[in-house]
Amino acid sequence: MKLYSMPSSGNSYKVRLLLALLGRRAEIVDVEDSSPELSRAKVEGRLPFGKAPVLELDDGRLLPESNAILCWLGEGTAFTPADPFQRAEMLAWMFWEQNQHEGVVAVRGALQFYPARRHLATPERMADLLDRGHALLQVMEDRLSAHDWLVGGGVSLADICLYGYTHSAGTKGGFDMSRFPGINAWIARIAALPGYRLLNGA
Ligand SMILES: N[C@@H](CCC(=O)N[C@@H](CS)C(=O)NCC(=O)O)C(=O)O
Repeated sequence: MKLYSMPSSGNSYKVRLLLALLGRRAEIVDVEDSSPELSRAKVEGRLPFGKAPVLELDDGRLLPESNAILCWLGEGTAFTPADPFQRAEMLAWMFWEQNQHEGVVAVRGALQFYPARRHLATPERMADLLDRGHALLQVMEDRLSAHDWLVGGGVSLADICLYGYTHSAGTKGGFDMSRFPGINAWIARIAALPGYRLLNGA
């Protein structure tokens, strides 16, 4: 397997993290934002939707979308609940991550992190993202203040998915994580899983 992966991106990190937790190997092709490697991968048709991550299977099939890749890699493992309703709940968190959480929590971090986007980080936009991000993080807090994991009684793909950008919501996004003790305990729980890797690979 080959993973086209953006080193600085939470969407790519989720996949790298799941591979590490599963003890599975993949050749990592770094395609950093605005890099010649990213342009080459696009030109060569390796990124079907024009974005990273993309998993290239040994038979050449290409799978885009971080959460679809998590589902593929997590199939038949302890990260995918056997119970159909819990599996659907897991997917509900993963869809929510893409259609609500990522567009606010990740975007606020990205606007400050990537030099090419800093001109978009107007005070009004940053204040709006801050308020909306705190409200979204509260949704996670409501669950995690009473439960160890987002779904059922064990770690699932939903946790790996949401960890991708939540773990750096304070440091990169500037969110006030002292409001969210349940999330902070969950972050520590994930970091203690066997095989855990940081975003930088350490
Ligand atoms: N919904 C996609 C989002 C992927 C995405 O937005 N990737 C960004 C990095 S986080 C990217 O490849 N940007 C490069 C570009 O747009 O040129 C997923 O979850 O995989």
